[in-house]
Amino acid sequence: MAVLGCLKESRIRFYILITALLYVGSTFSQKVQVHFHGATVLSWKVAGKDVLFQSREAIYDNQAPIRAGIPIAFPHFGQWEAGPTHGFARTSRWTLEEGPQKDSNGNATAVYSLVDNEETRQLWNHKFKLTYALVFGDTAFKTTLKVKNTGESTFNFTTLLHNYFRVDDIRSVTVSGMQGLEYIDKTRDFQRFTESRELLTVGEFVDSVYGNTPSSHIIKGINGGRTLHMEKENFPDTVVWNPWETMSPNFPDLGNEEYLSFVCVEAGHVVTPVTLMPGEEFTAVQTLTL
Ligand code: TA6
Repeated sequence: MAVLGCLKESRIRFYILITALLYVGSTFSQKVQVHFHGATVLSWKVAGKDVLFQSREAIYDNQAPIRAGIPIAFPHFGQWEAGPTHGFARTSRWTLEEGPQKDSNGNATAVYSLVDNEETRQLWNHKFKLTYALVFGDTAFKTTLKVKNTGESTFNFTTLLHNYFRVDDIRSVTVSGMQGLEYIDKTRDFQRFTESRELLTVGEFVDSVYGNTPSSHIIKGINGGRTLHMEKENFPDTVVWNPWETMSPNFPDLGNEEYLSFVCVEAGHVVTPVTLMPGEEFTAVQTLTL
């Protein structure tokens, strides 16, 4: 409990370090860092090895989006006329509503929230509440994102979990589940194509938006020669991104060689916007399992 005590103390600082007290013998098996800026899960270590990627050049100024872990895109995925790319959720300061604590199954849990404010309404004049619940089991990590329309008018949005997975070497990564699906290729003028490969590999700049993807993907080549199962509910789309050496120089907060060490496989509701009437709530879930 001492650990939780000092966690409470550090809560007022910038991020929360959740050390899941999942004893295997007498060792800690998991470590998690979540930043208040964007409720960005920065790091998720299992057996001492991070599943998530943090750029060495990432900016932690509570202004810019953090190029690490799992930034949240909301209320708009991609370029946005009315505001910043991928929306304002990843550059807003979230509130820790519950936790960190342990649930009855011994999982470490925490709940973050974001409600509309002066700044968000200037970009997007709607009243909303986002709730982001995190549950860390032994080798699994579940996130539940809820969007509630707390206003008087209907609104539309797109959203996505922009997962940065740490990999041993991008050239040996494979991702399952896209064969036969249509995708928008942002590297080829947003043209539409049909995926022919059973397993995706990455050997060049890739930026593809797949629609109506299956509820799970298997990602091989995760840090430490591991395989990650990514399951999703009510996130019908999947985006795959790696800037390769081609586009890496365009990102000042990314080292030129770092493209070799991560793959973005992102769970989203981006191809078709979600419409929420006043009082309605949207829920989507992602579960990552090693
Ligand atoms: O999700 C893929 C993508 O939309 C790419 O187009 C690329 O821009 C990437 O996100 C990173 O975006 P960011 O705004 O974080 O630089």
